[in-house]
Amino acid sequence: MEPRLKARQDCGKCLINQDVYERIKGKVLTAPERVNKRGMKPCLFGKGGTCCNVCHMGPCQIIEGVEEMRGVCGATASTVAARNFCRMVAAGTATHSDHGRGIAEAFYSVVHNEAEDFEIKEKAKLRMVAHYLGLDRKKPIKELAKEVAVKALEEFGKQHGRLAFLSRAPEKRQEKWRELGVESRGVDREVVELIHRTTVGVDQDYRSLLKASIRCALADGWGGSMLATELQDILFGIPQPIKSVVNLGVLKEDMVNITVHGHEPEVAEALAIAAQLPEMIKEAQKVGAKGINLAGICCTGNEVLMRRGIPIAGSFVQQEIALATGAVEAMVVDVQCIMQNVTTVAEAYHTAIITTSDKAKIEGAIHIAFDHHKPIESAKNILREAIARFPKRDKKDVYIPKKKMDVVAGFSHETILYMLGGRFRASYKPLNENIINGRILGVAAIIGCDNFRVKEKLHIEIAKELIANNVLVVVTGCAASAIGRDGLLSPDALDLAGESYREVLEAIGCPPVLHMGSCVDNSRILIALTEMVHTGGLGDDIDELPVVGSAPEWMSEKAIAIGNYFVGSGTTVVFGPTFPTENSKIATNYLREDFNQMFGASWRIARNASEFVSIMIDHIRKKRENLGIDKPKPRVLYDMAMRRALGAPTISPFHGLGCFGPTHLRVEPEEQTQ
Ligand code: BF8
Repeated sequence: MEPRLKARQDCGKCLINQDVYERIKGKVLTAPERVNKRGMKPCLFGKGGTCCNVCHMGPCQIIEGVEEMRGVCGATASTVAARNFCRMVAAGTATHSDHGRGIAEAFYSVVHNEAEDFEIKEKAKLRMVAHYLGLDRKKPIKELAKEVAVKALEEFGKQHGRLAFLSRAPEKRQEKWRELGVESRGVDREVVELIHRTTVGVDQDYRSLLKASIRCALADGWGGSMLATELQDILFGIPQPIKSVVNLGVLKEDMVNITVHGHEPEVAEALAIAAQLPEMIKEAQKVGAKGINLAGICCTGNEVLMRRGIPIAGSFVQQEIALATGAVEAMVVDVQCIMQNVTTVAEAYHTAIITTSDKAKIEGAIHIAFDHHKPIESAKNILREAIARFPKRDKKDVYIPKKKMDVVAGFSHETILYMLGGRFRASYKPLNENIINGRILGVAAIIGCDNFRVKEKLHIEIAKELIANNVLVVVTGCAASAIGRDGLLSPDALDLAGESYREVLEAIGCPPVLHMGSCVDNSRILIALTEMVHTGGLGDDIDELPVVGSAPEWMSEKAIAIGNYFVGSGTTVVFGPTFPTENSKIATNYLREDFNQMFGASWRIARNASEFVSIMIDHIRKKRENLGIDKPKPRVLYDMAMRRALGAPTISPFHGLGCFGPTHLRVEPEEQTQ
């Protein structure tokens, strides 16, 4: 089918929340204005990956193929681009993984009775995770939980062997990792080693560096990020489809508005509980508010949207503008993606910026350290600071745009399993079958950031074209919020889906784009892909699936780590509009061609929505061709023997356990309660 929608070339004039920006123009300088007023474009050497500053003989600007323009030490463009790329992967891996460690520490405190207020919510999932950590999952829950806490923390500092969750990947993928020598050992070790390799005078072969970057990235996807997701689910609940609302219109004029911003759900979970306590509501009423309204920003927002249906006020690019509504009493931040400018914007209003992590303080913010031993007490202190600001709100300054959009979020891989197969026959089989019979062309992920420098609404244009072409689209991170703002996370958007995809969606009753969570939750996609392989009919490894990933407006190092672990796991990814190794054709080509030889997947670059969609759909079609499912087949009438064969997958999928792990890990009801 031809794409229905033409890609827009430039959307610079339709800046999101232009109306709010107009109101603060001249008062405070914001990011979009800075982009225009900086007076210089990003340095081409830095942008394309060939500025070397790992020693103080430089920084050296390198030009590929020009002898005089190698580094003072002789470093080539490919070495420098590869080093810089590796450093991004290491930083991204460290970031997700330190988040994972933080959750593991909180989990340890909860199960050792050193923390109040939280408890284990998902016992069956705990048993499944215990199995993959090499523990006897049949032990009584309390004892097992303590062992899981210790094992999970050990994954970060492990020196030998391999990360436990690598064993969750398809067998063929694991073999490939073994053969190539890229199995991650401990999370911390991979980060430290990659940084070591990139310092002056160490690894100076772009091939060796880039291959090592995969080992580190896998420690993110199948290590730090996956641990974060799994432990969060066990503590706070596995997301299930839930209705909510996104965009600045979720702020309320008559309530104390608190935005929760960052990445770790612990603080926001505690705030959500505390904000409903009668004593806190009374305190809010005493100052003239009707109550307390929580709204999310960035990935903390995604976490509490997925589990509690708490609305999202905005994505990364909306954090300043949420404050500029003049209606936010406090922005409570934890870690990552918090722009320093939020304190400057807040100063123009009555708003408090409250930092909660000792790892992430901001000049001009109030610091209320979150004590994970006493989450609700910490949350109450934060709420009180916000409530005290409500009487200082200047009504003349308040401008809450009306715009908001209904969304359905909460599509964990467990939920997708239920939705496709029902409570008792939960399985990915209907998905695989619909891909094989061509109703669904393939699966595409749109993940990552939104970016002030990107002038086209890439996420939305790409998502619309993909679903129109019968591609099942999953989203995470700020891309999910952006797509939600445009209505694609609502079943009302079904009309935009291609005919055969729409038929499938109508049968199961879900929106055309599935919100799978925050950025650490990209690990959910790894498990879903593995499950598609195990379900059968689409090859023996992830690289055979008609699947592709993308991060059309990426800006964070974390996105590069994510892209790299997807490539290492067998999924081709498309990034753009710019890419951090572009000044070295040699290094960039290695990421595309040589990675494809090694991992069956590559890094691709696209400049605009049309290019993204073309590369993604061509890739899916190529994979279908390889699988021999590219041509319409005559209808096959199943006899009993064929039906029985379909009912017995070669590798046990999650069903039989109701999505909590392979059949051989079946959790009996009594085990769940011990
Ligand atoms: O980790 S998508 S802008 S918020 S980095 Fe940041 Fe990018 Fe948003 Fe979530 Ni992910």
